[in-house]
Amino acid sequence: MKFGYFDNEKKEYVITRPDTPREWTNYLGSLEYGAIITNNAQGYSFVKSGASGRILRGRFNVPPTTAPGRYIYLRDMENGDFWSASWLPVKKDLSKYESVCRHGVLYTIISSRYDGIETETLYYVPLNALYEVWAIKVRNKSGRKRKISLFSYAEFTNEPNENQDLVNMQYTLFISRTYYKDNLIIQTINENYSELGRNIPQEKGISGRRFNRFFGVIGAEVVSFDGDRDVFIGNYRDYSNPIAVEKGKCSNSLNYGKNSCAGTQVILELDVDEEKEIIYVLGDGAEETGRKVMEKYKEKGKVEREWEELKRYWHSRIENFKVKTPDESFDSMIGIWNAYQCFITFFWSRAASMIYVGHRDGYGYRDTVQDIQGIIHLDPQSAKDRLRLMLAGQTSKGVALPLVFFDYEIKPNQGLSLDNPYYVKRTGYTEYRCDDHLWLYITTRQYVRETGDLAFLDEVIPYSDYGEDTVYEHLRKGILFSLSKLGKHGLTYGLDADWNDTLRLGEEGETVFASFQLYLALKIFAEFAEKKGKKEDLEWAEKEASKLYENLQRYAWEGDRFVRGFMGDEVIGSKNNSEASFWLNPQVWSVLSGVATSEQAKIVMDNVEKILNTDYGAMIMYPPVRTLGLPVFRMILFNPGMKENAGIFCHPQGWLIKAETMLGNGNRAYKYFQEINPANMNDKAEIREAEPYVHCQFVEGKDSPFHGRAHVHWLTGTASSVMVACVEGILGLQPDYEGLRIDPCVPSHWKEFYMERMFRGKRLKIKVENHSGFQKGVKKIIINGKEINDNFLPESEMKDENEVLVIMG
Ligand code: IFM
Repeated sequence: MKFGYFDNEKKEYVITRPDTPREWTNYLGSLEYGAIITNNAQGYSFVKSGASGRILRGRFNVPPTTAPGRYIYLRDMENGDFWSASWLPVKKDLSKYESVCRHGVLYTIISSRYDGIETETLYYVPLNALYEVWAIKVRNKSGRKRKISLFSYAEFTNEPNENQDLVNMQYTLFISRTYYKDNLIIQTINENYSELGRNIPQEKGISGRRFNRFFGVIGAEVVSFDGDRDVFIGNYRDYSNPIAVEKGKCSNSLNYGKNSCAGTQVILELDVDEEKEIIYVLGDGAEETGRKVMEKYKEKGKVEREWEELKRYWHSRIENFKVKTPDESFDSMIGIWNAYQCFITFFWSRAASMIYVGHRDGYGYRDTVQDIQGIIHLDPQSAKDRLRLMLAGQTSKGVALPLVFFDYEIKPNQGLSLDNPYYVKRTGYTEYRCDDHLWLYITTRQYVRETGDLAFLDEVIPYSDYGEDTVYEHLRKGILFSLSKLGKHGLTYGLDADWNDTLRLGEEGETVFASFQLYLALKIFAEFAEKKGKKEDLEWAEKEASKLYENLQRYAWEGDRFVRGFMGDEVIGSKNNSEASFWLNPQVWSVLSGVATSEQAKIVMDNVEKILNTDYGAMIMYPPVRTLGLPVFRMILFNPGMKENAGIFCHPQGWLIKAETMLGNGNRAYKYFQEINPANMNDKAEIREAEPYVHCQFVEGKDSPFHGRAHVHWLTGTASSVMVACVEGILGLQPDYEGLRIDPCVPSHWKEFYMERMFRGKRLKIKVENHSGFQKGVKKIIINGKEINDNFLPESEMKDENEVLVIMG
């Protein structure tokens, strides 16, 4: 089944019917003012934190969807019939009601057509604003004069702390009230308290400061209003039939001790074919702020200009990389949606979605360091800034804080570590993970290779607890930490977790996966040492890498697989096990790290295909855990086929694709891409259920009765891992210290494709020809008419604008 299509020209996904299997969502704004919206206008908003800066409510896990939303009701004042500008909440019969939703890059447009009345509502957050705009155009296409009322509905939280708002009603109901004056509803919270809280993230518990929100109407006079939710909705009614809309008039109520809302009514008299526009603004601030914002939108064309500006800003960031291949779904994802999703994960981390309620007020270490990888080729400066922040989240022992707060500042001697009771209380973390800091090596190298900015390694950055060091020394400390945590096989202890949150090996169990990562970290450090002429460091890192290599080969290789780890003498992921006997990550990382010999690589990657692969990607391990128990095998808590318990974890699919490209298997790499490509499931929405334009965290594996169904949309490491795999692996654009290597690894049926990319401020327009159907190999590169007999394009050959022809062979 199909619910929409990609409009690549406009960089939009167009949802042509509203009864999607789930709410198909989009993001507006940023964490400064964050808003989530679905194809049916459901969703919530907040300032700085979904947990403690909540403005609009979103009730999770309530059927049918995460209600309420940004509702605009329409009522025919002659016959009393009413509907909504989005299909929900009134849910008119779809044989009479049409709805189209266009999700674009940080804006959404929802159009409706019912009984001769057309609406088009643009939802967005202007750049750098602390408010959102809903701009609705209403057109009369009925062939007769019409009198239509528009009713707005926004449901405010009574307390910015989302959880308190929902559960602590003996308090929160009595701290909020609403006011109305001249088209503006104001909500106040703790209004007698003198100190103004600007919705700054609070620790758990009530905010206990003064807050104000405004909701203004521009374009017509408000003829009635309700600031009390229960008066607007009416007793024993719901969002589909509010009494105010049904009777055609609000009651001019103000909230005092109940729930606040912004219900307003304007009346539009529309001649035949006439169109009128009403603009609603909603945000953080008191009357003065609200009035100022309203004033701006009295200026004609303001919304269009802002929307254009917003599009220009975001499109230009995404357009730093363009691609046109024989596969349109690849282009839709890599050129638009995957890039957009990379920015969203980069900005929002795992904070707020329709799955994450917003209670994660910080950057999870490993996730964030990997999220950076997804945008390095698009926005190296933002990548560098975030990398700095994460390096400052590394303790002086070299291990990293599991979570770096959103309000964390880079400054020395903050004393933050797991020895600090404040940090432990605020985050709930008590143990370090073995892998968090190990992601820094790959990301730092990717950044330095992208920019040529080797000086970054000399930049001094504080540790989260005490002291400071150059980036280079941070990296050395990370390795020293890992080397101090080796077990009896000489491999790294798993500690609280390696990448897999559900495998708890502690200080007794060793992880082969993270040991491959440590090996790669040592190789990268050696590479940096060489660049800096530090011979001793180079030798040290190489020597440690060789020892690790020996141990991996001696203990982890079983002839047909690399095992997953050890718990004392017990082997995890061994062919002798009846559960969880074959794991994806150790196979793939044996290749990515360079530990696997070419013979081993072939064996393990063939076995991945044979044992783990399905029509929807490769499972994280197989068979699922059914008896192996806690505390080590935490994945037992999940039903078989779900998440880490033999689900198709999508994040590692990127690594799988990349590994296949390193081995030259373009056909297989592409096949794996297609299996997890959301766009490829566009006409199978009844199976995937999730949005066809975003990657999910996992897809149910073959032991689930719902094999193929996808979950945990938007905020996932899949975005960056697949992006890197496709750009560096399949398309073969691999920045290196002195230039750009172009080494595509493509399906043999790709005879020609185009890419455009910025590299160190220079534009490269690259055409690749592959008429003989190779999967890998470059015969020659011609840059601006000059032939280079290699796949490496030195920076010195590049002008500001470059035409590049790559001949595979
Ligand atoms: O690696 C983790 C990630 O950090 C959070 N989600 C689950 C992944 C696998 O366990």
